[in-house]
Amino acid sequence: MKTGRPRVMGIVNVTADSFSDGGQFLDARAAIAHGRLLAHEGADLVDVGGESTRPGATAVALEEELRRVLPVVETLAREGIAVSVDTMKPEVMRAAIAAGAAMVNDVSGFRAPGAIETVASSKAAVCVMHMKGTPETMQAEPFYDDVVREVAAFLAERARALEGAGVAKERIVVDPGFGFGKTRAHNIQLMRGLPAIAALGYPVLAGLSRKRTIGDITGRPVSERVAGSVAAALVAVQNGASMVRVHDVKETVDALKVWWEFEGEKRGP
Ligand code: 7PM
Repeated sequence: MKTGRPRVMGIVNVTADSFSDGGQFLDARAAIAHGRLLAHEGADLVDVGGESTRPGATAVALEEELRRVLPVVETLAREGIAVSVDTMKPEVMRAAIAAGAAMVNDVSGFRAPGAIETVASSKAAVCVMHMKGTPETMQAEPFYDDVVREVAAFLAERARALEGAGVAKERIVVDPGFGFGKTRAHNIQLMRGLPAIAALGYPVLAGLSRKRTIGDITGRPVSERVAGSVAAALVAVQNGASMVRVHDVKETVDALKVWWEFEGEKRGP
C-alpha cells in the first residue's frame, strides 16, 4: 500500500576496529556523529547495526553487539531521531527497544527463537527481510525455482506469524533482501518482481545501496557506486518500494524529491 512520498532509511554501521578499550567509545562516537549527519541530510530514520548481519560475516557475540549498538541507539533516539536496529538477536531487540528504537530490522525475518515474542510485546515497527541460509553461507550457489514467488511466500508467511503473535499489520514492513543469497540475476528478477511483493499489502523496503550487483552492472568499486545506487533506489520506488535503505542519504533524498515531483504524485497516496 503506497501512501505518500518514499521514505529514506540511512545506514549507520557501528564498527569494532578498536585496538584499545578507548576504541569502543570512539566507535560509538563516530556512529552517533554519522547518524546525526544522515538525519540532517533528510533520512526519515537511521538503521543502526553492529555488523553481525553482513554477508560473509561471522556471528558477533551478544555482549559485543550490545556494547556497540546500545549507546548509539540511545543517544540518537534521545535526540529525536527515529532509529531502527539491525539485529537478529532477541536480546538486542529488547534492549534497543527499551533504549528508544522505533523499528527492528531483522535480516533473518524474526526466525530466532523468541524474536517474534520480543517485538510483539513492544510497540516497535518491524522490517522482515528474506535471506536464503545464513550470512556465512548464503552466497554459495543460491538456487531458486522462482525467486520472486519464493521470496514473496516467505515474507507473507513471516508477516502472518508476526500478526498471529499480535503485531499489527500497520507495524510490518517487508524486504526482499537484495544480495542475501541472491545472484545478480536473482536481484534483477526481484527488482522486476517488486510489484508482486508490494501486492502482499505491506510497505516494501529495498536495500541495494553500494551492493555487488551495482558493482557488477557499473564495473565500479564500492567507493564509486553512488550514482548506480541512486538509480537503483529510483527504480525500486518506481516498482513499488515505500522505503529505501541507503548509505548516501543526501544524494538519494534529492533524487527522490525530483522523482516525486515529476512522477510520484501521479499515483498519489
Ligand atoms: C556487506 C555487504 C556489508 C552487505 C553490508 C551489507 C540490508 C539490511 C544489510 C537490506 C535490510 C548493507 C548490507 N542489507 N537490512 N542489512 N535490507 N532490511 O549493504 O537490504 O548494509 S547489510
